[in-house]
Amino acid sequence: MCIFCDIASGKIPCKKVYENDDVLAFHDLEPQAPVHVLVIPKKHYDNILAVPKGTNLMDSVLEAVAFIQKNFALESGFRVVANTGKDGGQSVEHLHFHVLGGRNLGWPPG
Ligand code: D5M
Repeated sequence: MCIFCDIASGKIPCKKVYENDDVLAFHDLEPQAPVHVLVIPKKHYDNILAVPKGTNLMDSVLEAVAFIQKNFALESGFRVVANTGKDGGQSVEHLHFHVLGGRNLGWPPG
């Protein structure tokens, strides 16, 4: 069972922000910034390294990111993060990109 597969299939509801053929974007349940949207592939990949070479998933991810930037007025900047593995802080093993913005984001991350 994968919670993000269930969200992608509509079995579990989400606060949808954007959708195209390949990806779905929705508000994170535990927002870490005024804008915190997750972009997930509809197809299951455990993490960024599990995406097969030649898959043009990133075009769709970038479309979603551009939509989020425009619709949430993030013209002064934002961050895209794909936490990967235990040390990377990944808690859901279905590839997802956090899009964070709406405040000055610190660096380095915790
Ligand atoms: O990020 C996993 C993120 O997923 C974390 O910020 C909470 C979020 N999450 C978990 N369940 C849900 C549901 N059902 N809706 C929206 N957001 C959710 P990670 O990088 O793996 O730690």
